[in-house]
Amino acid sequence: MKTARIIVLSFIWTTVMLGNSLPNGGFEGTTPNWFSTGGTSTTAVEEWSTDEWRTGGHSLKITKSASDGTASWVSEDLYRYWSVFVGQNVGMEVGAWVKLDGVNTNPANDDEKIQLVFNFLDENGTDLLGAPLVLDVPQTAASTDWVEVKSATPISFPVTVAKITTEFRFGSSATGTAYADDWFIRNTTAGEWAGDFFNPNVDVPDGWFYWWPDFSAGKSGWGVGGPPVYAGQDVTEAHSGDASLKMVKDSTGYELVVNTDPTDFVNDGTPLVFSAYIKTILPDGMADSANADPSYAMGITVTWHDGTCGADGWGEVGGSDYRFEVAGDTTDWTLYQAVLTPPDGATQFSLRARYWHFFRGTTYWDDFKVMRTIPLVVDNGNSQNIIPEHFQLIKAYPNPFNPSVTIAFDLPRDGAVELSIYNLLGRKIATLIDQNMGIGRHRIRWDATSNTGEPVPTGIYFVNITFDGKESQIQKVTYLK
Ligand SMILES: [Ca+2]
Ligand SMILES: [Ca+2]
Repeated sequence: MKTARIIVLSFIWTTVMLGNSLPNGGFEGTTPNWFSTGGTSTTAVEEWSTDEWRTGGHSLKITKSASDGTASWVSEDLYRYWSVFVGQNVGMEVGAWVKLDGVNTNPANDDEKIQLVFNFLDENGTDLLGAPLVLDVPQTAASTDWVEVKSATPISFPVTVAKITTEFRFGSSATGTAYADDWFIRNTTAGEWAGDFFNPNVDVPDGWFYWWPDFSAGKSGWGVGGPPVYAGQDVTEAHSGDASLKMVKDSTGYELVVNTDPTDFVNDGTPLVFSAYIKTILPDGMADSANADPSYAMGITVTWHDGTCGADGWGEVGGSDYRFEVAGDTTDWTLYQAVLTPPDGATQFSLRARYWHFFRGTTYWDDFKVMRTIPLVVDNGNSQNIIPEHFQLIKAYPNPFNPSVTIAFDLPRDGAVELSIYNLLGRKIATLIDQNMGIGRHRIRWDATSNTGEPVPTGIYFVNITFDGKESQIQKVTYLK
């Protein structure tokens, strides 16, 4: 006879949602993160353009036909988060790539020029050069392919640079069309690092940035003969709204990551549910590889921050990787999610959509959500204190149900439990439990919402429970109006 163990109450977490704490999870927007339009011209048009680009499908475009004032794209601090790590007295050069289409040539003065402007600021906002660094875009020809425009001589600072802002501008009398892309900052001192810009490739909207080594370096010749790599807003595919995140990689040389800004949240120790809808177009066999080998995976990484993100760095207090079970090489929009528990001291998180090194293919991501969960007290129902003999899913009740159904199950020993709800198409729409649980009988209530907090349509659903990754049982439940 087995030894009875009395478990009066056990706490499990259910995904009763307390709202989405992630800004712009839908990847919407018509300006790139940290850039906005400026200038005095009333006829100039500044666009976040998909007409021309060096990277990621977007550049900043200015079109101006009249001498009626200035036109510009202006950035906030692009040097955020990393500057504390950047050595003082490190030589650096800065610039961006510009393409011209029918601009005025041989400008006689600044009013007729197209220029890049950089401001180097300390923590108090004081200009460390005493004046902005202004770089003239060559206007010897009216139309050019992409040309690199950069500072003529290296610059360095005896103090830490806290912020760098930039501007791409047409003087009041400059005319024509110009595009700018791929801002860069590079060291000119061997063995030192000058830092990096965030969202220098202007391909992702508010709330997001991404990183790829060749991109932020603004390397010459990018895209010529190189492997396809692309991360940017896409408006041809969307799970909702007008836009999604498109990621493309055909290289195994690097990971590809697209990050959110660090975002505040209330940390009471309860897990957070991170989710996104993803559509995949992958090489044959990639999903199997991703599911079998961590270095081939697709998923998310969540970095936990202590709230000091800024000019002093990330303030990182931990990180959590989650590799998704990829649903197939070619799939329609599919919900993916991860339940992750924040460490003590975390007051912010940042999320990154991630291709590990060997993952290749095209994916679209939309409707990123981060939900707080609240604890639900569940009694183990084991009033006889009898150890269940078998792993068993008990008959759900009521069934049919509205508004909620109680699902119970027996565990004959401690072990890993995943309890998920699937719709008739076989798509997982909610994970109610994904954790180790103790021996005994457990109950959980499902309130007919998905893990993104949305009410599900009435109809037939399947409760699937897997114990220790080996035994599974399934049960049909019907949600009635
Ligand atoms: Ca969207
Ligand atoms: Ca770009």
